Amino acid sequence: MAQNGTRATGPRCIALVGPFQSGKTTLLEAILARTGAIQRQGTVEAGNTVGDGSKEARAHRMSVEISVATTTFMGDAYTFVDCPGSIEFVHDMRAALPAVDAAVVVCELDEKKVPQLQLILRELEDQKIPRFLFLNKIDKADATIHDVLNVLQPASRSKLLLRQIPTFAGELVSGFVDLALERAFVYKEQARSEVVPLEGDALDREKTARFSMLETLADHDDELMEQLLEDIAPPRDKVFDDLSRELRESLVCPVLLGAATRSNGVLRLMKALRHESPGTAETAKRLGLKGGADAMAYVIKTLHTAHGGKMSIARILHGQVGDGTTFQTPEREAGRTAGVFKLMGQTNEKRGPAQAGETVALGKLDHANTGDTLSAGKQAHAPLVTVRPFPPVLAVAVAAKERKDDVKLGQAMTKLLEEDPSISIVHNPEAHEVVLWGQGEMQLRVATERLSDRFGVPTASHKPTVGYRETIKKPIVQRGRHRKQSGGHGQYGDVVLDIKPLPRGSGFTFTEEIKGGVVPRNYIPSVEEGVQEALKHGPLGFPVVDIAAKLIDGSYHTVDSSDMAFQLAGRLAIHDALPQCHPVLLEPIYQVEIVCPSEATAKMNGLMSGRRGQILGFDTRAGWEGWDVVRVQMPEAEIGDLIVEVRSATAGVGSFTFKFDHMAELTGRTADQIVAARKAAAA
Ligand SMILES: Nc1nc2c(ncn2[C@@H]2O[C@H](COP(=O)(O)OP(=O)(O)OP(=O)(O)O)[C@@H](O)[C@H]2O)c(=O)[nH]1
Ligand SMILES: [Mg+2]
Repeated sequence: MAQNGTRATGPRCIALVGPFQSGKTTLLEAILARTGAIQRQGTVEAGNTVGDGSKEARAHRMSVEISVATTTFMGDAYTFVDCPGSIEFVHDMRAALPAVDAAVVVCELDEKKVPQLQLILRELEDQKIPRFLFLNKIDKADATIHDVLNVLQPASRSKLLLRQIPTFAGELVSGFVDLALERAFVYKEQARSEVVPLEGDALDREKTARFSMLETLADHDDELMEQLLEDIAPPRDKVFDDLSRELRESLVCPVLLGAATRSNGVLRLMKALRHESPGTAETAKRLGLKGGADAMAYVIKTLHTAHGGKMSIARILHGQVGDGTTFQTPEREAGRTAGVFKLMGQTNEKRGPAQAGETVALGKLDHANTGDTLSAGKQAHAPLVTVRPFPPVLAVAVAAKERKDDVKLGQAMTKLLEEDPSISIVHNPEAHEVVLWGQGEMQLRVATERLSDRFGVPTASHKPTVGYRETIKKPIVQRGRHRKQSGGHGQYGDVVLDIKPLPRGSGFTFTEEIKGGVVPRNYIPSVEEGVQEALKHGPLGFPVVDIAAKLIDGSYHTVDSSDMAFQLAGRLAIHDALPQCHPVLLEPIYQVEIVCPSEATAKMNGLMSGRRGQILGFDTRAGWEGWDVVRVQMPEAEIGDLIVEVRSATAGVGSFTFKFDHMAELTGRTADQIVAARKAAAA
């Protein structure tokens, strides 16, 4: 069938995105099977799909990173990037999107998943990526299938355009009418749909649905609008041209139907991609690529493979890349390409040089990272895009199970972070902890699984230590005398300290007012050292802050005094003083900003009272219709797994950011428990 004459040619790169578990990996499998890249369509249940081939994805039966596979359809190469649907792995999707020509948003007709769909569409809208909706699982459809646009439209800022309507055998969807082609098809399981006559009820419904499709197109085409008003049937080519142009300009978002498990609607989707999705040239333009003579590529993801070493999955945007092509990023040399590989999920196959438009894995680019813009010329291209990971929301402290692996753990973590830049590491020297920060429980669990399975370092993990402190409420003047006479050379240091509480946030000050040299100048720094040492562990077991110590008196001995003796004297004074100064626990309080759909805002109240949170205010979220911002203050200890509850109250889409605000006194039972736990841990 001749469609429009303006279709893009050459290799394409298409993202499969969509809410959690909507069927993206299954759709990839169906596409690969229908286009002959694989012999049999595997299933996620059987664990034999091309996508989700990693041990972690198989174990959890969900996508935990992108899977990339290339196939050919009617003479063109198509690389699909199957993205995880879980919000915790969304960075993989966000980093891949700049490289794709278009996205297929796989979704279900489920109101509960509309907020997630909205988040994903947002990302595509912001990055101006042309997108189709593929309404999957229509084998399970019920009467609501008539309501497609009503249910899904709120998720999209651009107008949804129904391209197909279902036809029925009894209650079940048995086929569809393509509104652009004006043809009816009956689905065949794992086979090409069969054309059937368009007649009766289906024909009536087709007329109405086609008219509303054309009306939507006419919003952006005055000539078409006139034709509709004058009741002139627009030429078929014009309709296809409009469909294509309005998709490419992100003016509309066409909706196709199908069932990935049965491979229904898959060829129609491929044809829509073939005829309507833009190609590399338009993608390069979208990214603002200024092509010279030299090759350029964008790194979708870097991987550390068990056998092939480091690999960079990259879209070639300009020129040709082969063995030996040397790249640089705007910041550094990226390395020299050793091998160009075709990807098929977890497997890869060495191939010849790659041309503009192709998506391949490039071997051994040691200093290339996810999201890098690679240029082969002398002059590096400015970054095409910068995709910053979302701030982390959950932390876990990890340590190598065996001491001997400590160094290896550091190297493994570097690789882990290169693969997933939405994970970060914070060292807590005070608690001797390495803390992994990330986007959620599953992501961090998968991270530790990777450390052990992929990088060979088994780890144990635990909750990170909260940064408690303690301070004093009462002043005191305290003498500390260290004296030892054990034959020969003795030790002698004697100090008097004036100790006072300071206002919150002041830290520690040390001053002196020594008259008449009762403590010689040269020993005073040692006294301060001793004091500081003692303040590392106060009577409650935590570092002591907001305290002033003034050295006001003391004595020395010409022979027996030493730096060490004065250090010990300072330490002793603090040690003896603090328990008498009404020590009190301080806990870190954070300012937390929760964002959530407005219907979940009320639930945040309840959530806060259970977590010692204090609501400071509500606001609408700027630029996000139907969303709110809730500002709260909350103890660090309670933020620990806050994300789990925020997500469960918001169908997975709520999130938050936080920053340290102040230290607050904590007394009563909670404080007693914290102190007891600390004592037990130290014992
Ligand atoms: N009935 C029906 N089930 C489907 C269809 N497509 C996928 N599924 C099922 O939906 C579940 C999720 O499928 P996946 O392909 O893993 O979904 P996904 O979108 O890749 O999931 P994530 O990547 O984890 O977000 C599996 O149990 C599939 O068998 C379909 O067309 N019809
Ligand atoms: Mg998947």
